[in-house]
Amino acid sequence: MKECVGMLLAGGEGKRLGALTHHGAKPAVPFGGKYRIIDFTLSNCANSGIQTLGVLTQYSPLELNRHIGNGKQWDMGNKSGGVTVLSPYTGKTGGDWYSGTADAIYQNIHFVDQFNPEYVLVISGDHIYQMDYQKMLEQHKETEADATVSVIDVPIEEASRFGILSVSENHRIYEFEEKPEAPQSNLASMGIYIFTWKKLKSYLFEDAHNKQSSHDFGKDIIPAMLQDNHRMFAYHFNGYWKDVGTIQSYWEANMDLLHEKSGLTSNNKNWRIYTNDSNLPPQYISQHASVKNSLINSGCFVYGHINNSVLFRNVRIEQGSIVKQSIIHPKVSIGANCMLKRVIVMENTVIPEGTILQRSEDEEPLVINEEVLGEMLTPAGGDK
Ligand code: ADQ
Ligand code: ADP
Repeated sequence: MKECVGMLLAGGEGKRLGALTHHGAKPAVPFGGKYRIIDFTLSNCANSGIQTLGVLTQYSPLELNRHIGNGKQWDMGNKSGGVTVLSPYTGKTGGDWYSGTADAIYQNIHFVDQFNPEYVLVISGDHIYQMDYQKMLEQHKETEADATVSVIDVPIEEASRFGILSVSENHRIYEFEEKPEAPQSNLASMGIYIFTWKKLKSYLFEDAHNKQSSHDFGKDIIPAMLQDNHRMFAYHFNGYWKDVGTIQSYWEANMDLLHEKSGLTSNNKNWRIYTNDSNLPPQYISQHASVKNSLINSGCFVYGHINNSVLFRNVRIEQGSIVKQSIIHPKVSIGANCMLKRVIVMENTVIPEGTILQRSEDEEPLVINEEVLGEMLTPAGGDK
């Protein structure tokens, strides 16, 4: 028997990330120079001693499957339980796509049941944060809760993007509204839940038979449990946490890695971020280059000028080019005398010599791939 099994929701389509998720799932999007978004959550599990984890995938899971492999990077390779990637096709009903987050767990009840856990931790694959789930579990046990929801204060103008709750003095939740139009509070659900498994299971069964339900934790399960007056508590988290569901927030979270005071770092010895890395040569910085406040991964060749940027592996930047406030994914090549500012360049893109790509501070960062570039560089009305 396992005390607590983790279920990681990694199946969101990530529409709001636009071109960044055209060819893969949101959790697999590269982040922070050598990671993928999901590495932060996987590392939280490893660092919190969650040894049994199901990863629920849906859209384009191939890249995620390959990335996670047997989970040995996250120290889950040879533990009993370990990490298991669960696609909709392995679900009980076979072939059904998960219709909502609760349905995704419902279809994998048999996976959880084989470990007979007391508690289940439900987490997301598209948040950047460093959190010890054991502390949350301790609170869950102390309060004898049926459900514990991790919460954080968000700016009130962003509150309608989240599940918003009200709590009493002892942190008991008495009100919850998923993405309210006119939020009355700025206490937001982080979409991280611990449930007493038996309780959750009964709600999952009930919800599965409810034709009106959208089978979602925020829209259906949490409100239903609250309605029935179950013991639900908020766990207050006060570290760095960001839902990187939009291009702007994805860009910001990457930039936060460059500024210590943001509270986000990939260099915490007590909280390592693990990933699937490879054996590449050291980055080469030429005498013509300059590099300031940037993260540069292995296999890069830099002949130009880099400022406040994040470069993934095998990026090449030719002489005379300037790259500022940008995120350059693996295997990108930037020709000579280019100017890039506030741009996210996707894997394998080749940017021709002399290209200028800029976004101002008040615009959303620009996402560039071969397709977008082709359209931009074709003269209007001209044949390609
Ligand atoms: P959202 O993030 O909008 O709100 P949702 O779209 O349901 O919630 O996604 C939650 C997670 O589940 C994401 O990681 C997503 O990738 C994944 N996911 C979505 N559908 C899935 C499916 N069918 N199968 C597998 N995985 C799936 C939630 C809560 C809010 C809370 C925010 C915090 O509902 O109350 O405030 O998270 O970000
Ligand atoms: P792809 O996986 O897109 O086909 P490659 O064939 O270039 O890319 O992969 C080369 C190696 O790089 C693989 O062994 C892969 O595991 C590894 N790799 C993947 N992601 C990263 C990363 N973020 N940092 C370093 N190496 C990585």
